[in-house]
Amino acid sequence: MGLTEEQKSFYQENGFVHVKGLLTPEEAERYCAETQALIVRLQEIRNVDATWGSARDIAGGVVTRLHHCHDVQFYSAAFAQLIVDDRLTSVAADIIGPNVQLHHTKAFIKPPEKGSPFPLHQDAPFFPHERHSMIAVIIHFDDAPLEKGCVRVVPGSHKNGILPHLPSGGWHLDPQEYPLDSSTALPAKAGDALFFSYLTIHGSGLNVSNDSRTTLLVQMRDPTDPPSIQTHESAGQGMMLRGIDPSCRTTVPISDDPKNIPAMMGGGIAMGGSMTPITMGGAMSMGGDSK
Ligand SMILES: O=C(O)CCC(=O)C(=O)O
Repeated sequence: MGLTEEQKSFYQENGFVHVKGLLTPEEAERYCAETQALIVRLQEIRNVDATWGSARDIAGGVVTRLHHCHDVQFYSAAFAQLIVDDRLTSVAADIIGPNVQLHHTKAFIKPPEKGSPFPLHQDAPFFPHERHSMIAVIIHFDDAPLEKGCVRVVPGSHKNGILPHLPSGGWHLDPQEYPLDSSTALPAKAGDALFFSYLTIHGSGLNVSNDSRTTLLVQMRDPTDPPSIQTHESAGQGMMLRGIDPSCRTTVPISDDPKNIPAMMGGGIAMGGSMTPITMGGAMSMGGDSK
């Protein structure tokens, strides 16, 4: 498994790689049903919409919807199995490896006819890291043609560092300077996976089709690449998906007693004292925020 030499060179040059058939169509279909069932369960208890305010401008003022759930592995073991699947982590390891650490996961369903778009942006401003090892994989659980609002990227944009983003309605690039149309659409089939750097400019269009678009995004980093600022923490963050954490630094404190967390004290990441509630509480209550 993993990437071919050609795919590795393509990633280096373009900041993304489209891996076809990472999952079989049958597996993708099972995960699609799993995601839809999860969203139905969540809708019973909370608002699952995560549309960016700025998406409305792209959609021409139309009210759009984006159903989401962060940290899906806490809701269904099927997702826990998927994020450590060798087919996924071997590709991640070929890009940032040998070791691969979880940052967070999020499932998205763009509902038919009104599935929210994402203006072009980088993920880096949301959770910057010192060495920019962070990558995402978007795994497609159903077909994502252009009309379903497939993911779009700006090839090679990962080479330009972190760009200034506008904070209004979601942290995004100036749509005048970076219109969605200026990016390359990447239609995908159920089971395909798109890996990209958190520096790669990306976004997606409106779902105007009669079907949902269902995906899981897994954000991953080299465990020895520390966050530049302490932000965007979540319950599953720091879990090893492949290999080891050579620094033995965990993001989840073992105890409040500082002598029990020596790696944190000397480890180079300013962890702060209030980590337990932030780390454990953060992502589970992220309703309304797609990041
Ligand atoms: O799933 C999509 O359409 C894009 C998601 C995205 O850009 C993000 O979560 O950063």
